[in-house]
Amino acid sequence: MSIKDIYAAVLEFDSDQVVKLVKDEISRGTEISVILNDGLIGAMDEVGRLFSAGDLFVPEMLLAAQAMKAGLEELKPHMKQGDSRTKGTVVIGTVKGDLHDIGKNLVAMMMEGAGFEVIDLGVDVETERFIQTAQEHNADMICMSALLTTTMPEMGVTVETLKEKGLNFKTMVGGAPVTKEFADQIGADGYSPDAPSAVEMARLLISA
Ligand code: B12
Repeated sequence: MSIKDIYAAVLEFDSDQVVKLVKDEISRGTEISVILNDGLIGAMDEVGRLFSAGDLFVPEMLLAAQAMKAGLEELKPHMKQGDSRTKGTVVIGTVKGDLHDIGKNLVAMMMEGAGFEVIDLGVDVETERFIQTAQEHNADMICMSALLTTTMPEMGVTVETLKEKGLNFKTMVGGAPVTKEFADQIGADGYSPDAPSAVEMARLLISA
């Protein structure tokens, strides 16, 4: 039994096995950061690569993310500061008036899997709530999802309000109807068409 088995179980979408193996590793005294980075995060990096290569699709990505999350829940009570090597703090939500959350959840899970601290505000999130939460948690970035053409403009409202308030949180937008052109038009810092590339973009924007 080794960390490689956790990695494999995530790629086999076997949540029960991931939980069992993570528990075993914890009781054997394996460092939490090793289980997290080499097991869970490593597997999600591979999921991202497979998705980009067209070898894996959204439903499988969701299953892998669920397996990773199950393992993460086991680890959380044992995590000390430093174990997670947090890549940054991200506030994410679906914008006001919009109740679609499948894609947003996927982005949130992939980001968590990649080592970001993710504060998920859920759906129907007002501009003020995005901004207040980002301030309270000293976040690096606000990520907004929209699936309706009628709710997309809400993203622009948040970007504009941040500017008016002189706040420098990075912003990233996405969702099926959202495009790079739209993101540029509203002045968002980043856009990605899917969850794995959202992780890459977040890494770029936060390290910039
Ligand atoms: C499932 C669904 C619903 C479910 C939502 C359940 C849920 N919990 O999310 C329910 C039934 C509730 C629903 C309701 C409605 N829906 Co609907 N729905 C869909 C559907 C079929 C799938 C959306 C989905 O989950 N896709 C899968 C995920 C994985 O993809 P995704 O969200 O695009 O996310 C990926 C990327 O976009 C990106 N991404 C997503 N978010 C973010 C965020 C960031 C920051 C980044 C970087 C990337 C990123 O990464 C994700 C993963 O790779 C779409 C059709 C479609 N094919 O898109 C219609 C669709 C979005 N719905 C539509 C409509 C019209 C509605 C309703 C108005 C219907 C009605 N008359 O009541 C209501 C609106 C309710 C509301 N106020 O929000 C229309 C929108 C049309 C438009 N142009 O605006 C669509 C396109 C269907 C259609 N063809 O008409 N819907």
